Amino acid sequence: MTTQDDCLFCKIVRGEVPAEIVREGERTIAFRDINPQAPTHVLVIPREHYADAGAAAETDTGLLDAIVREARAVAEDEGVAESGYRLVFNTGSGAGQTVFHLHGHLLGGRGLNWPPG
Ligand code: D5M
Repeated sequence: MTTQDDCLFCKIVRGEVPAEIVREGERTIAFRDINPQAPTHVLVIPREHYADAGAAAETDTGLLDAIVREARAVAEDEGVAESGYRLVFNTGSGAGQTVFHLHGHLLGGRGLNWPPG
């Protein structure tokens, strides 16, 4: 499995940085975003290191399936599945990505506007 010593989210996977983990899967973990933008704001990440969704898609499409399934499960656990939720993959710094370890933002619990800005 690929991990990076200096990657913040790899450190969360290894338990070296604390996080409020809400769900753990075989290939993924989900934890609350430190700077929540909605009542439910959970990050779903792979245990393995990929810089972004595109990098994972090139080699490991099953991983993206696992992330989407886990996000749905978290949405159900959090009670936001029925009212609607958003799953966002910021990809590249121009799109607002700041942590270069693939993560899906699961946002819910309030009305979400479109376009997102
Ligand atoms: O999203 C990166 C997200 O990661 C951003 O919303 C803050 C969050 N973040 C950063 N550090 C932590 C820790 N330590 N715990 C939980 N959440 C964290 P991006 O799409 O890359 O901008």
